[in-house]
Amino acid sequence: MEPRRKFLKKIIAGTALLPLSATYGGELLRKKSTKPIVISTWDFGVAANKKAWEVLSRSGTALDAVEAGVRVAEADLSNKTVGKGGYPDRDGNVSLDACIMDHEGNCGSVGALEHIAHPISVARKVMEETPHVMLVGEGALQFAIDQGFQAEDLLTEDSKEAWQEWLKEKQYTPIMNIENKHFNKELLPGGQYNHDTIGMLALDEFGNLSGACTTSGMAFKMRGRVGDSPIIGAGLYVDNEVGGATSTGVGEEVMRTVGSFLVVELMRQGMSPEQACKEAVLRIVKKKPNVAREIQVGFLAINKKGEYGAYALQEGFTFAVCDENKQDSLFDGNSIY
Ligand code: SD4
Repeated sequence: MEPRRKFLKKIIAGTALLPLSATYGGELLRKKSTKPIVISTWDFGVAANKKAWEVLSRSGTALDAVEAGVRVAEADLSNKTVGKGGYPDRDGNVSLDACIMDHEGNCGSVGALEHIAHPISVARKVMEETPHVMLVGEGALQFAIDQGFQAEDLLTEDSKEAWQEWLKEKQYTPIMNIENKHFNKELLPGGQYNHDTIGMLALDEFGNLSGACTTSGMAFKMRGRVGDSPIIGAGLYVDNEVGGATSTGVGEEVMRTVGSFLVVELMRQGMSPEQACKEAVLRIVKKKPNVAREIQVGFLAINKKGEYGAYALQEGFTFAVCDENKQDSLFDGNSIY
């Protein structure tokens, strides 16, 4: 038998080597051999992924990574579709939608939140500090202020000008793919850049998945309109046994088909992320063939192995990928039309 002291020494040395490197909600996370990866929608996903990667590459959690990542898009005033600087509703109010979901199925969400520049962080507080999943409008604002968020005017001069221009015609015609770098914004009548959301999914080195989704929604929408982005199952869904999915585009069609949940369930049945995303856009085509030709919807998904894929109704949907080998990668999603 080993002498007791030698035996204890071995245990202590072994413990020191145990790859325990983070906690989440008090739970000690054990490092697995998973390679971290983060993916997100559109061209602005590249900068957002970079921030998320800083977190992931330092043994951070997927949850912290997605929050930090999408905050980059929320803070970018040149981005007219997310956070401060996003286009307002038809009455001139910037109202933001966001949600976040972790590997344990915890989720938090805010809808039609005004005056707060980082709705994703409010959504995380809803998840962590309340017994609820979703807060909207006035109540969400009140909660944010109680939590220490600063209220501010989110309507920038640029966005105000675009809105005033829009008021001349008051045409409500969503324009596709404006966050794609190839999109020629000069073609837009009256500054009608209409939509594009950042949805982000991350897998950390502990083998856990989380996701975040944040948007100012459809530009010049009706006051009080909430899209798919803050709706768990529509704009975002994560199941740590299977994978995660997020969506961008005309939220009404995504909500009607509970798109992100559908993508995750299709992956559960054995489809690859790309096949599952394709099947979800085909569902929209099947239900609303005439609408589907005229609008953009794109899905982005990742599975537990870190395999990813995307599919959209129309050409032009881009997504960004960042892992240890690819840092600034941007891909074109396949499309139906
Ligand atoms: C919405 N899905 O509010 C969002 C907008 C968006 O690309 O993603 N546009 O409907």
